[in-house]
Amino acid sequence: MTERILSILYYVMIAVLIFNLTQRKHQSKAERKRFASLYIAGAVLILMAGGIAVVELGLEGVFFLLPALLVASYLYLLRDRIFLFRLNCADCGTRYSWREVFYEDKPSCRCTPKSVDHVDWDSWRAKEEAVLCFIVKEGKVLLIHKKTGLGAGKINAPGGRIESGESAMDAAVRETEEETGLTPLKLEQRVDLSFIFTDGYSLHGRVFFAEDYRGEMTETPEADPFWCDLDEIPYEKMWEDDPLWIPRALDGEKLKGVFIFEEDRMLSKRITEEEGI
Ligand code: 8DG
Repeated sequence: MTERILSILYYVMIAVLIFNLTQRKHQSKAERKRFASLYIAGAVLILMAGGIAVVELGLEGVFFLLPALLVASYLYLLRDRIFLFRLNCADCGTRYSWREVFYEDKPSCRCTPKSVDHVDWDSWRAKEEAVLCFIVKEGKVLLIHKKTGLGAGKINAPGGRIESGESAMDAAVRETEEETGLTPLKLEQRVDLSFIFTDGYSLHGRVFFAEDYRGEMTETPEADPFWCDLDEIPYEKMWEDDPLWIPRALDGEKLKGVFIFEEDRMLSKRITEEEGI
Protein backbone atom coordinates (compact mmCIF):
# COMPACT_ATOMS: atom_id res chain seq x y z
CA MET A 1 0.00 0.00 0.00
CA THR A 2 2.71 2.47 1.07
CA GLU A 3 4.78 1.59 -1.98
CA ARG A 4 1.81 2.26 -4.22
CA ILE A 5 1.34 5.70 -2.63
CA LEU A 6 5.04 6.46 -3.10
CA SER A 7 5.00 5.45 -6.74
CA ILE A 8 1.91 7.62 -7.32
CA LEU A 9 3.77 10.53 -5.70
CA TYR A 10 6.71 9.80 -7.97
CA TYR A 11 4.53 10.10 -11.08
CA VAL A 12 2.86 13.24 -9.68
CA MET A 13 6.29 14.81 -9.32
CA ILE A 14 7.28 13.93 -12.87
CA ALA A 15 3.97 15.39 -14.09
CA VAL A 16 4.53 18.61 -12.14
CA LEU A 17 8.03 18.95 -13.56
CA ILE A 18 6.76 18.43 -17.11
CA PHE A 19 3.99 20.93 -16.41
CA ASN A 20 6.64 23.40 -15.29
CA LEU A 21 8.51 22.97 -18.55
CA THR A 22 5.38 23.73 -20.57
CA GLN A 23 4.85 27.14 -18.92
CA ARG A 24 5.24 30.00 -21.36
CA LYS A 25 8.79 31.25 -21.47
CA HIS A 26 8.24 34.59 -23.21
CA GLN A 27 5.94 36.22 -20.67
CA SER A 28 7.64 38.02 -17.83
CA LYS A 29 5.16 37.07 -15.10
CA ALA A 30 4.97 33.44 -16.24
CA GLU A 31 8.40 33.14 -14.62
CA ARG A 32 6.53 33.11 -11.29
CA LYS A 33 4.28 30.27 -12.46
CA ARG A 34 7.30 28.22 -13.52
CA PHE A 35 8.80 28.66 -10.07
CA ALA A 36 5.42 27.91 -8.46
CA SER A 37 5.36 24.53 -10.23
CA LEU A 38 8.91 23.85 -9.09
CA TYR A 39 7.97 24.66 -5.47
CA ILE A 40 5.02 22.23 -5.80
CA ALA A 41 7.42 19.58 -7.14
CA GLY A 42 9.62 20.34 -4.08
CA ALA A 43 6.65 19.65 -1.79
CA VAL A 44 6.01 16.31 -3.50
CA LEU A 45 9.71 15.45 -3.19
CA ILE A 46 9.76 16.17 0.56
CA LEU A 47 6.66 14.01 0.99
CA MET A 48 8.27 11.17 -1.00
CA ALA A 49 11.60 11.36 0.82
CA GLY A 50 9.82 11.44 4.19
CA GLY A 51 7.59 8.49 3.22
CA ILE A 52 10.56 6.43 2.03
CA ALA A 53 12.47 7.22 5.24
CA VAL A 54 9.49 6.09 7.38
CA VAL A 55 9.22 2.84 5.38
CA GLU A 56 12.97 2.16 5.34
CA LEU A 57 13.31 2.77 9.08
CA GLY A 58 10.35 0.50 9.73
CA LEU A 59 8.55 3.21 11.73
CA GLU A 60 4.88 3.05 12.65
CA GLY A 61 2.26 4.63 10.37
CA VAL A 62 1.83 7.63 12.68
CA PHE A 63 5.34 8.81 11.67
CA PHE A 64 3.98 9.61 8.18
CA LEU A 65 2.58 12.68 9.92
CA LEU A 66 6.11 14.11 10.19
CA PRO A 67 6.73 14.58 6.42
CA ALA A 68 3.10 15.68 6.08
CA LEU A 69 3.64 18.40 8.72
CA LEU A 70 6.90 19.40 7.07
CA VAL A 71 5.17 19.80 3.71
CA ALA A 72 2.30 21.73 5.30
CA SER A 73 4.77 24.22 6.85
CA TYR A 74 6.69 24.45 3.58
CA LEU A 75 3.48 25.21 1.64
CA TYR A 76 2.45 27.76 4.27
CA LEU A 77 5.79 29.59 4.15
CA LEU A 78 5.84 29.69 0.34
CA ARG A 79 2.10 30.30 -0.03
CA ASP A 80 2.49 33.65 -1.84
CA ARG A 81 4.80 32.06 -4.39
CA ILE A 82 2.85 28.88 -4.92
CA PHE A 83 -0.84 29.79 -5.02
CA LEU A 84 -0.67 32.10 -8.00
CA PHE A 85 -3.20 30.33 -10.13
CA ARG A 86 -6.60 32.08 -10.15
CA LEU A 87 -9.52 29.79 -10.91
CA ASN A 88 -12.22 32.48 -11.10
CA CYS A 89 -12.47 36.11 -12.22
CA ALA A 90 -12.01 38.30 -9.14
CA ASP A 91 -14.64 40.75 -10.41
CA CYS A 92 -17.57 38.62 -11.59
CA GLY A 93 -16.64 35.11 -10.39
CA THR A 94 -16.67 33.51 -13.87
CA ARG A 95 -14.74 30.22 -13.91
CA TYR A 96 -11.66 30.39 -16.15
CA SER A 97 -10.79 27.58 -18.56
CA TRP A 98 -7.80 25.42 -17.53
CA ARG A 99 -5.82 26.91 -20.38
CA GLU A 100 -6.40 30.42 -19.01
CA VAL A 101 -5.59 29.32 -15.44
CA PHE A 102 -2.21 27.88 -16.37
CA TYR A 103 -1.08 29.85 -19.35
CA GLU A 104 -2.29 33.41 -18.82
CA ASP A 105 -0.56 35.55 -16.25
CA LYS A 106 -3.74 37.27 -15.13
CA PRO A 107 -6.62 35.91 -17.13
CA SER A 108 -9.45 38.37 -17.55
CA CYS A 109 -12.94 37.57 -18.70
CA ARG A 110 -15.20 39.86 -20.73
CA CYS A 111 -16.42 41.70 -17.62
CA THR A 112 -14.91 45.07 -16.78
CA PRO A 113 -12.31 44.83 -14.02
CA LYS A 114 -12.86 46.88 -10.87
CA SER A 115 -9.22 46.96 -9.87
CA VAL A 116 -6.03 47.60 -11.84
CA ASP A 117 -4.59 44.53 -10.06
CA HIS A 118 -7.00 42.25 -11.94
CA VAL A 119 -5.63 43.23 -15.36
CA ASP A 120 -2.65 41.69 -17.12
CA TRP A 121 -1.32 45.05 -18.35
CA ASP A 122 1.52 43.37 -20.29
CA SER A 123 -0.87 41.74 -22.73
CA TRP A 124 -3.63 44.40 -22.51
CA ARG A 125 -4.34 46.43 -25.66
CA ALA A 126 -6.39 49.65 -25.73
CA LYS A 127 -9.11 50.38 -28.26
CA GLU A 128 -7.61 53.82 -29.01
CA GLU A 129 -4.15 55.36 -28.95
CA ALA A 130 -3.87 59.00 -27.91
CA VAL A 131 -1.31 61.63 -26.96
CA LEU A 132 -1.06 64.69 -24.74
CA CYS A 133 1.49 67.48 -25.05
CA PHE A 134 2.50 69.86 -22.26
CA ILE A 135 4.53 72.85 -23.49
CA VAL A 136 6.41 74.16 -20.45
CA LYS A 137 8.34 77.43 -20.73
CA GLU A 138 9.43 80.17 -18.32
CA GLY A 139 7.44 78.82 -15.35
CA LYS A 140 4.22 78.41 -17.35
CA VAL A 141 2.45 75.49 -18.97
CA LEU A 142 0.13 75.57 -21.97
CA LEU A 143 -3.32 74.17 -21.10
CA ILE A 144 -6.68 74.15 -22.89
CA HIS A 145 -10.34 74.39 -22.02
CA LYS A 146 -11.39 71.32 -24.01
CA LYS A 147 -14.56 72.01 -25.99
CA THR A 148 -15.18 68.70 -27.81
CA GLY A 149 -14.65 64.92 -27.52
CA LEU A 150 -13.85 62.86 -24.44
CA GLY A 151 -13.32 65.16 -21.44
CA ALA A 152 -15.12 68.14 -23.02
CA GLY A 153 -15.58 70.88 -20.40
CA LYS A 154 -12.43 69.89 -18.53
CA ILE A 155 -9.05 71.57 -18.53
CA ASN A 156 -6.34 69.46 -20.09
CA ALA A 157 -3.19 69.67 -22.18
CA PRO A 158 -3.66 69.66 -25.94
CA GLY A 159 -3.88 66.17 -27.39
CA GLY A 160 -6.03 63.61 -29.13
CA ARG A 161 -6.00 60.33 -30.98
CA ILE A 162 -3.10 59.13 -33.09
CA GLU A 163 -4.02 58.75 -36.77
CA SER A 164 -3.10 55.60 -38.65
CA GLY A 165 0.49 55.56 -39.86
CA GLU A 166 1.40 58.51 -37.62
CA SER A 167 4.04 58.37 -34.89
CA ALA A 168 3.03 59.36 -31.36
CA MET A 169 5.35 62.38 -31.43
CA ASP A 170 3.97 63.58 -34.79
CA ALA A 171 0.45 63.21 -33.38
CA ALA A 172 1.43 65.30 -30.32
CA VAL A 173 2.75 68.07 -32.60
CA ARG A 174 -0.28 67.92 -34.94
CA GLU A 175 -2.89 67.89 -32.15
CA THR A 176 -1.19 70.81 -30.37
CA GLU A 177 -1.09 72.82 -33.63
CA GLU A 178 -4.75 71.99 -34.38
CA GLU A 179 -5.97 72.90 -30.90
CA THR A 180 -3.77 75.87 -30.00
CA GLY A 181 -2.05 77.20 -33.14
CA LEU A 182 1.35 76.62 -31.49
CA THR A 183 3.97 74.15 -32.73
CA PRO A 184 5.72 72.39 -29.82
CA LEU A 185 9.50 71.97 -30.13
CA LYS A 186 12.04 69.72 -28.34
CA LEU A 187 9.57 67.08 -27.22
CA GLU A 188 10.28 64.26 -24.79
CA GLN A 189 7.90 61.47 -23.73
CA ARG A 190 7.73 61.14 -19.96
CA VAL A 191 4.48 59.37 -19.14
CA ASP A 192 2.59 56.33 -20.38
CA LEU A 193 -1.09 56.12 -19.36
CA SER A 194 -3.60 53.29 -19.77
CA PHE A 195 -7.30 53.78 -19.09
CA ILE A 196 -10.07 51.20 -18.95
CA PHE A 197 -13.58 52.67 -18.81
CA THR A 198 -16.38 50.56 -17.36
CA ASP A 199 -18.53 51.15 -20.46
CA GLY A 200 -16.01 49.08 -22.46
CA TYR A 201 -13.98 51.94 -23.94
CA SER A 202 -10.22 51.97 -23.37
CA LEU A 203 -7.42 54.34 -24.22
CA HIS A 204 -3.65 54.24 -24.14
CA GLY A 205 -2.00 57.65 -23.93
CA ARG A 206 1.56 58.84 -24.32
CA VAL A 207 2.36 62.15 -22.68
CA PHE A 208 4.98 64.48 -24.13
CA PHE A 209 6.67 67.49 -22.60
CA ALA A 210 8.00 70.22 -24.91
CA GLU A 211 10.60 72.78 -23.89
CA ASP A 212 9.85 75.32 -26.60
CA TYR A 213 7.34 76.34 -29.27
CA ARG A 214 6.80 78.61 -32.23
CA GLY A 215 3.73 80.28 -33.70
CA GLU A 216 0.83 82.34 -32.40
CA MET A 217 -1.67 80.99 -29.87
CA THR A 218 -5.25 80.98 -31.19
CA GLU A 219 -8.61 79.70 -29.96
CA THR A 220 -9.91 76.87 -32.16
CA PRO A 221 -13.25 75.02 -32.48
CA GLU A 222 -11.75 72.20 -30.36
CA ALA A 223 -10.08 74.16 -27.58
CA ASP A 224 -9.49 77.45 -25.85
CA PRO A 225 -5.76 77.54 -24.94
CA PHE A 226 -4.20 79.55 -22.11
CA TRP A 227 -0.87 79.81 -20.29
CA CYS A 228 -0.99 78.77 -16.65
CA ASP A 229 1.56 79.31 -13.85
CA LEU A 230 3.11 75.96 -12.91
CA ASP A 231 2.05 76.40 -9.27
CA GLU A 232 -1.55 77.31 -10.19
CA ILE A 233 -2.58 74.33 -12.31
CA PRO A 234 -6.38 73.97 -11.73
CA TYR A 235 -6.44 70.25 -10.90
CA GLU A 236 -10.01 70.50 -9.60
CA LYS A 237 -11.14 71.17 -13.20
CA MET A 238 -9.05 68.35 -14.68
CA TRP A 239 -9.26 64.55 -14.88
CA GLU A 240 -9.14 62.92 -11.41
CA ASP A 241 -5.84 61.15 -12.08
CA ASP A 242 -4.00 64.26 -13.31
CA PRO A 243 -2.75 65.54 -9.89
CA LEU A 244 -1.21 62.11 -9.29
CA TRP A 245 1.21 62.25 -12.21
CA ILE A 246 1.40 65.77 -13.72
CA PRO A 247 3.41 67.36 -10.84
CA ARG A 248 5.85 64.43 -10.84
CA ALA A 249 6.24 64.49 -14.61
CA LEU A 250 6.79 68.27 -14.52
CA ASP A 251 9.69 67.51 -12.14
CA GLY A 252 11.17 65.26 -14.84
CA GLU A 253 10.06 61.84 -13.52
CA LYS A 254 9.24 59.10 -16.04
CA LEU A 255 6.02 57.36 -15.04
CA LYS A 256 3.59 54.66 -16.06
CA GLY A 257 -0.01 54.94 -14.87
CA VAL A 258 -2.85 52.45 -15.17
CA PHE A 259 -6.41 53.43 -14.28
CA ILE A 260 -9.99 52.19 -14.24
CA PHE A 261 -12.66 54.85 -14.70
CA GLU A 262 -16.44 54.82 -14.44
CA GLU A 263 -17.27 57.79 -16.70
CA ASP A 264 -15.02 60.43 -15.14
CA ARG A 265 -14.78 58.84 -11.67
CA MET A 266 -11.53 57.02 -10.96
CA LEU A 267 -12.19 53.56 -9.45
CA SER A 268 -8.66 52.18 -9.29
CA LYS A 269 -5.14 53.38 -10.02
CA ARG A 270 -1.48 52.45 -9.98
CA ILE A 271 1.43 54.74 -10.83
CA THR A 272 4.97 53.44 -11.06
CA GLU A 273 8.31 54.93 -12.02
CA GLU A 274 9.38 53.64 -15.43
CA GLU A 275 12.80 54.61 -16.69
CA GLY A 276 12.33 52.85 -20.05
CA ILE A 277 9.75 55.35 -21.41
P1 8DG B 1 -9.43 63.80 -31.74
O1 8DG B 1 -10.91 63.59 -31.87
O2 8DG B 1 -8.94 65.09 -32.31
O3 8DG B 1 -8.60 62.62 -32.10
O4 8DG B 1 -9.07 63.99 -30.27
P2 8DG B 1 -9.86 64.39 -29.02
O5 8DG B 1 -11.29 64.74 -29.23
O6 8DG B 1 -9.07 65.41 -28.29
O7 8DG B 1 -9.66 63.02 -28.35
P3 8DG B 1 -10.63 62.17 -27.50
O8 8DG B 1 -10.45 60.74 -27.86
O9 8DG B 1 -12.01 62.73 -27.52
O10 8DG B 1 -10.05 62.42 -26.05
C1 8DG B 1 -8.96 61.79 -25.64
C2 8DG B 1 -8.11 62.83 -25.01
O11 8DG B 1 -8.39 62.91 -23.63
C3 8DG B 1 -6.70 62.44 -25.21
O12 8DG B 1 -5.97 63.61 -25.46
C4 8DG B 1 -6.33 61.84 -23.86
C5 8DG B 1 -7.21 62.62 -22.94
N1 8DG B 1 -7.49 61.95 -21.67
C6 8DG B 1 -8.29 60.87 -21.41
N2 8DG B 1 -8.21 60.57 -20.10
C7 8DG B 1 -7.39 61.48 -19.53
C8 8DG B 1 -6.94 61.68 -18.22
O13 8DG B 1 -7.31 60.96 -17.29
N3 8DG B 1 -6.09 62.71 -18.02
C9 8DG B 1 -5.71 63.53 -19.04
N4 8DG B 1 -4.89 64.54 -18.76
N5 8DG B 1 -6.12 63.35 -20.30
C10 8DG B 1 -6.94 62.35 -20.52
O14 8DG B 1 -8.92 60.28 -22.26
